Amino acid sequence: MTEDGMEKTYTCTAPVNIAVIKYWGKRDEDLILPINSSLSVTLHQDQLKTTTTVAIGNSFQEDRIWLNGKEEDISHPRLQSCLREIRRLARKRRNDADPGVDSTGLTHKVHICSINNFPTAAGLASSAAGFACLVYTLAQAFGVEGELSVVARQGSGSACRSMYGGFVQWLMGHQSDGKDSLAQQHRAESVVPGRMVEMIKAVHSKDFTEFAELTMKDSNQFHATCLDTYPPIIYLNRVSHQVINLVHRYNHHYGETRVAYTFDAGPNAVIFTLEQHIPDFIQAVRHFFPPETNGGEFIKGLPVPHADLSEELKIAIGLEPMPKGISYIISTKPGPGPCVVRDPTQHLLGPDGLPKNTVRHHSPETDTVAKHKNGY
Ligand code: 2P0
Repeated sequence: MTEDGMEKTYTCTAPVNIAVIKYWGKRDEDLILPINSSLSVTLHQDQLKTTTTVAIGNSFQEDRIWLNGKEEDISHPRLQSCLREIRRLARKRRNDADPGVDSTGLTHKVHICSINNFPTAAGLASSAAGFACLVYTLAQAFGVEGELSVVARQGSGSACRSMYGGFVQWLMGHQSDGKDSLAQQHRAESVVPGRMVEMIKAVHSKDFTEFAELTMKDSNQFHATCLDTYPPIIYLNRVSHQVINLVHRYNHHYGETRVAYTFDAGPNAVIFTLEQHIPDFIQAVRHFFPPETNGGEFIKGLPVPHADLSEELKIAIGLEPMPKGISYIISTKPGPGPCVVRDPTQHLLGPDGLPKNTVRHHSPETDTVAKHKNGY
């Protein structure tokens, strides 16, 4: 809060999630209701996160939003859905609790400023972290509690899963108003069909082999579905296919499934493995995708100890090396859901309600509040 108490400022962070049973296809485009349930792993915010500041001020003329340094169009329908829902819940809460409660903040406009600490590269789920963070921060600002994944879902489907940490399930629900289409931190009793049942069993019994195989099969099926649409949607490139080959040959060499890949709506691979296999697998990646010698760091995020690669493994994999095929690897681990940032120096908006360090003016050529994974 600023000194005159007229403005309230809140900052929160939210994580990226990677689906291992993927969401693809909607039964309702406006409410964003999926045709199947999905399951994801929330990644740690030390490596990948969105930070959002929301200020509510009686001097603001209109709602405004700045994304990654540029002012964007607040009238985007998905942003409007989230704002409308949070304001509706805030009004309902105040009316329910005490009709006399001061609700002046509800008539005030908001300024929103949001940044990612990771590149908005294809398949890195920036819309999931972005909308989860937006909804979580708006909820703080408007004093809204309760099941917020239903609101985040209306920004971007996968965003509802970023409202929790660890393994998260998005239940497709059956109601036409979408009230039962929500995320929950993993629960065994939910009844879901097919591969999801097997995945839930694998997660509960900590069966990495089963988890890894189901993850790869679901990724392959998702990309097969994309290829089987007309015209086809092609997300994977030559490097993606080489990574798939590398993983299968690596696992085959060791006679067990140590590593799994999954790909979202883009060519970037997300690799799951157990901690003890990280140095060896990374070394294999480095050997078959030799990095640029003068480029930046090849491994970002959590440090990875060095390992020596055996000649047997190199021969068993036997792929033609692809120099610079991979620019870098972000090493991370599962992590918690959204967090409130208490330190006021971390607010992205200053006491005047404008971004502290970013471009303040709207530039039409960057008017890309995208409805896909690569944008907000
Ligand atoms: C997921 N993806 O479960 C899947 C896997 C991509 C691959 O969420 O709700 O279709 O329209 O913002 O853009 C794709 O995201 O979702 C997605 P909406 P969109 O993570």
